Formats: sequence, structure tokens, C-alpha cells
Amino acid sequence: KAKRMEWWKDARFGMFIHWGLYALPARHEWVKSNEHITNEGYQKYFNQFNPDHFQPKLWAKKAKAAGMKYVVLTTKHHEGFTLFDSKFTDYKATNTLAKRDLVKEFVDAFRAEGLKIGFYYSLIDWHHPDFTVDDYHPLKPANNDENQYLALNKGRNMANYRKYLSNQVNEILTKYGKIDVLWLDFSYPGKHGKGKEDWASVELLKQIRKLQPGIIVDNRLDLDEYSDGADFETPEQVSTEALAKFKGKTWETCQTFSGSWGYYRDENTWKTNKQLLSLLITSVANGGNLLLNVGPTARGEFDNRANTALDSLGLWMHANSSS
Ligand code: FUL
Repeated sequence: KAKRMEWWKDARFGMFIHWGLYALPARHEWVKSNEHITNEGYQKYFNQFNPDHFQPKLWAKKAKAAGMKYVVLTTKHHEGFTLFDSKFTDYKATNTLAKRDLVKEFVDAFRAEGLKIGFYYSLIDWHHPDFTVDDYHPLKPANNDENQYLALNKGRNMANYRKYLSNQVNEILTKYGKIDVLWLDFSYPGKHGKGKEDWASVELLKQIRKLQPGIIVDNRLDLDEYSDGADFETPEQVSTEALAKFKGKTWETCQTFSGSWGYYRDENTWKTNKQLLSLLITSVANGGNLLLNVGPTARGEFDNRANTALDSLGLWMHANSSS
């Protein structure tokens, strides 16, 4: 473990990228759940997804200039849409107006800039017909009625979803060469989900380690008691003051520029440059990494606010580095 963590501990600063169909409504990556949107209601975003300004080389250059050493992209977020070409679903970028595997272009561009490659993959899936309607699902009954939960889950079979998830993890770990980080995400078990049993976490982790022996895996598999469960902790949106308590652990704090991870056009409470810098410095000073998130627009661009913030971090890094 110590060996595989070497580059990561040295890296300190990475870019998180949350990009999916939710960039179209542009009001939070949880929009489908927050607004109880059905698959049919959400379909318009799939039909309109056309990232005509997607140039991952520009993203990679920005990340590098900001001093970032690795990147983590949402290959699939909770909405279930995959940016990669998958044999196991039609709900993928290849079938949109983009007509291609966007993960492939992304990987090539960031590798060319010398950044390590990470994939985020959501264990939660609000599109798959076998995924349990749990407390956070878009179809969750408004009154929390248990009989309604039962009725909604009749015919849904998590075993099928488990297979699907394992198949897709297999795809992302075999089709793009060496992958450095896998960032699996399940953070909200709720009352109706079963956590690690739902994802077969122990088997899944074995599969991952076998496919990519050097890969670094986060701690969101619900496997704390499993000795080889996690490589690092993932304190999310923790305040600068609270970061000190992670000292001595292996950790990466993930942070947004504003409140949401997906592109949120009208969200205006953006962190100042000073706040961002202080997050970076405090993380490093306490032995952690900072994974700073960008939510590109539906057309595939970083918006001005993100670019300006990244540029200013880059200026500071440049002024304070020896190379
Ligand atoms: C959370 C997710 O629910 C958010 O949408 C985001 O991806 C964040 C990094 O993890 O648990």
C-alpha cells in the first residue's frame, strides 16, 4: 500500500470534474432527485446533450497550469448516464449528439499533460430499472409511506444492478490503460439501501485490485472494517478549520468553488481566491490532498468563474515554486 500511495502523497493537488447531463438544467448534479424527475422527464437532457465546445486538451492545460498533478472525472454520476461507451447500456454519450466516447478523449488529453488519471464511478444509479428506490431516489414516495416503498421496489432486483455495476467497473478499468485512482461514490445509505451488500463491495474491491494492481481506491465502499478496504479518506466540503483533525491519516478533501459539484449557472456564492488558497495550504500543511472541483457547462467548457479561479491559483503556484 505504501508503495502505491507514493505519487499520490507527493501530488497534493488534483482536479475533480463533475460532468454529465445535469449540466444542461445547470442547477445541481442532484437535480433529478431534488426535483423528483422521472426517467421520462429527464430524457430531454439526454436528447439535447451536444458538447460542441468539448476540448479536453484545454481542461488539461488549465489543470496543469494551476499546479494540479492528477484528475478525477465522473465517468458516471448518480443520474446513471455514462460518458464512456459501454456494452451494458444505451444510456451513454455514444448515443447522444456527442456520438463518441468522451472518456477516451479526456484520458488522452490529461495523460499528454502528464497528469495521473482518476475515475469517479457512482455506485448509486437513478436510471437503472433494478436499482432500489431508496431515501434519495427521484421516485421516493413523497409521504415516506413504507407500503409505497414496497410497491415501488416490487420487481426491482439489485442483483441485476450489482452485475451491471461490476461489468461497467470492468469496462472503465480495462479500456483506457493504466488508471491511477478509482473514486467510487456512495455516501448516503439511508433506510432503504443496504450499502456494501448492495454493491458486493468485498468482491468488487477484489475485482478492482486484480484488474489494476497499482490503483488507489477511496473509502466510499462502506467497507471500513475490511482490512484492505480503502486507501484514503474523503472529507467532503470540510471547512479549513476542521481539516486539522485529519492530520496523521491518509486523506483528500474534495471541495467545490460554489455549493454544487455539477455546473450551476445561477449559484453565486463562489469561494474567493484567498479561501481557495487557504484550503490548499491547510490541506498540505496537515498532510492531505485537495481535490478541487470544476463543473463544466453542457457544451463542454469551464465557465469564466472557474477559469479565473484556476488562473489565479496557477499564478500563486508559479510564484511559489522552484521549477
Ligand atoms: C457526494 C455526491 O452525492 C455529490 O454529488 C458529489 O459527487 C460528491 C463528491 O460526493 O457524495
